[in-house]
Amino acid sequence: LRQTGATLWFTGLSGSGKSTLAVAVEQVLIQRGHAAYVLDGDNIRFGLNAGPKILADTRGYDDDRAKRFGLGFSAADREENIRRIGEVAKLFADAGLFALASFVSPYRKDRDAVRKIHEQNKTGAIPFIEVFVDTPIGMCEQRDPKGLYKQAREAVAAGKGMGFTGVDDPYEPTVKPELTFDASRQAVEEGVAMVLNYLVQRGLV
Ligand code: GGZ
Repeated sequence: LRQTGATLWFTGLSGSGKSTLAVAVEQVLIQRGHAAYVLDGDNIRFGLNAGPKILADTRGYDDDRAKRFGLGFSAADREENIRRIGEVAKLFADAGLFALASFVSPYRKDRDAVRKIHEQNKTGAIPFIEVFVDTPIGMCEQRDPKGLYKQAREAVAAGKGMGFTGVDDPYEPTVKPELTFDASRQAVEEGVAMVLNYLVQRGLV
């Protein structure tokens, strides 16, 4: 097994195409004989960072325990979600894998903190590569695979709001991400080629 791993951090709005791109990159890396693994909401928010409702429904946690351990979408919970995922990705990368993390991760300071723990890793810096999936909200909202934008717009119209990223909660772009991808202008294969070329340039594959 090659021993230098890396974290590829895909960030952007819900429905921007982060996970699609991450999974496509994962497949190509695996085809080339590299160990790679996608971390996303489907395997993290239902497991390590399961929300209170999931912990109550599926594990029988009482209310108090579920609230203590489960993570929702408040700013504090998102911060903790990203912090834990950042630590996990760092461990994967330190073990020699490509960790492909695909999370909205809307707050710049939280992504920067993950970058920092990679750079300041005790046994040597671990590459951290931020891929900003900069698909315009119009297209994300048009896709709306889970109907969440619609729900969020309705909640805002009803004067309640639900703190949905891009609707009534901010997305803070990184000033200089290593890579940027826009699903409204680029095909997934172009995104994969862009990421692969970058990894080759960095001598990581
Ligand atoms: C943003 C939300 C919210 C709110 C539920 N804001 O399209 P999806 O469904 O699969 O992607 C979104 C996912 C975001 O989870 P993350 O762990 O990536 O978020 S963060 O990095 O901010 O911690 C969306 C769904 O969960 N979702 N409520 N309020 N996205």
